[in-house]
Amino acid sequence: MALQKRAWAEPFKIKMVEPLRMTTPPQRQQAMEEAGFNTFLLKSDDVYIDLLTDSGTSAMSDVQWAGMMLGDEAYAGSRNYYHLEEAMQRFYGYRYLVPTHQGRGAEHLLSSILIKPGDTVPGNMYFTTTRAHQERAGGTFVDIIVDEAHDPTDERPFKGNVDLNKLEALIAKVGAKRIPYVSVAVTVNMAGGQPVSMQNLKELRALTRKHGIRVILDATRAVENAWFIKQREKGYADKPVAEILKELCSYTDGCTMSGKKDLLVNIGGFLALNEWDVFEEARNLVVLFEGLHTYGGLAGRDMEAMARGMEEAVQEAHIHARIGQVEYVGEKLHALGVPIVRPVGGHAVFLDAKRFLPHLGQLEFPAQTLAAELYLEGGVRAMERGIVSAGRDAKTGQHHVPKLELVRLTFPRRVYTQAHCDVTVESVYEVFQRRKAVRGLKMTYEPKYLRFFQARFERL
Ligand code: PM9
Repeated sequence: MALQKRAWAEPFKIKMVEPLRMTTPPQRQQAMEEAGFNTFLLKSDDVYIDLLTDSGTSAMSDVQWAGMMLGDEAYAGSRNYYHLEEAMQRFYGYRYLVPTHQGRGAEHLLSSILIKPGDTVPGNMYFTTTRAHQERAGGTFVDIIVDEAHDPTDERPFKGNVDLNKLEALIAKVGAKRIPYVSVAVTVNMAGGQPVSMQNLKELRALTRKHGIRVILDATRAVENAWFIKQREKGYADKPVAEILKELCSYTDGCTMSGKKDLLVNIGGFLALNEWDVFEEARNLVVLFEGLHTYGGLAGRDMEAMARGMEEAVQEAHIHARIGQVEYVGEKLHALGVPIVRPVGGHAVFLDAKRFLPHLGQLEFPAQTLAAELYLEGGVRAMERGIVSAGRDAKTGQHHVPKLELVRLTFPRRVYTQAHCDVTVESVYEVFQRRKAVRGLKMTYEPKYLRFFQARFERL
């Protein structure tokens, strides 16, 4: 038998371990009922393999932990802030930095400063916290992603792209003055971790420049996007990921960042800008909500770990292994006939709950149901990314009904082994085999904001 090369093998070894608790089916049944069939409400101690999110759940390196010991915890002017500023300028290329406690802190500042009531904010598919802050500031989000992003079976390589015709039509309709910025996420989380091409960003820059509209990047997983550009876009195969990342940012005017993803830290984020005026307002506002402008809600040690994480994030061997692991799980499930979003995205494998549980209507919450079943089966925790996450229309109060009804198996970076991946695949497949017997859910409690975090359900 020919040996198969493990091309994505991890470029690290494990120095410290954290024991996991294995549970029995009756224990999981009880835990899931107590959690109201919402995986966010499970206790982490009751979870075996935690694929809820890749946010703040990655393993830091020895170099990052060493950096934690070099935290300068001065109230003002911490040396770690200056290190972070220098690293952000080097890797992302923006001029000004405002640290925040995490991504939504940056979204809050940006939305409060740039959005006026009645404005329209176009974006390549909504993200939960991003849209919530845009709406809270009085804006209306309009989706301008390419149509194929809504089709889980479409195999095109850049399903995160902005549809420039949709954007032009929107500008013609509402006027450039009512569009404070275009919000571009790379990769697109809710579309399945799908990337945006460099060509698309260049064209977006040209169009927005013509109309005097800013482009603000959600750079949360921009390194992963850069990796896909390297793999899939002509002319980039031989360029370092770090170079691709910087070019990608150069077509935008600033970014919001959740450092909890690409940057390999457990907490932290920032807002980065090129415009002095906007920066000045952000630097002023941050002291109200996050903390002084040289720490923004973070300890010095957190900023140090994030600066060091930036260097590690763009290492080719790291990003290759990170995305290779996700692809490994996705390809295994695909080979077993389990319906997933294709192509496999950067940070997660997304199960297509509509095709997995076709007997359930969308108001029976198929993705919520499937996430609960997966936990019951193998103690694997995933996240709903369908009608529950989409929430309600801020004006009409009706459910947003997204075309995509997905369950996200999200991989923390540098945390789980290939055996954990295999157990995950086996658990999904067990549920797939008994899928016809699965009953849906009804919602029994619905909070006002970002309901997916705290909503409760009962079995129908
Ligand atoms: N993303 C995720 O699990 C964590 C919270 S939502 C369930 O995917 C993007 C693209 C994100 C993101 C968070 C944020 C907010 C902004 N943009 O969580 O506030 O994926 O650091 O970042 C989560 P923070």
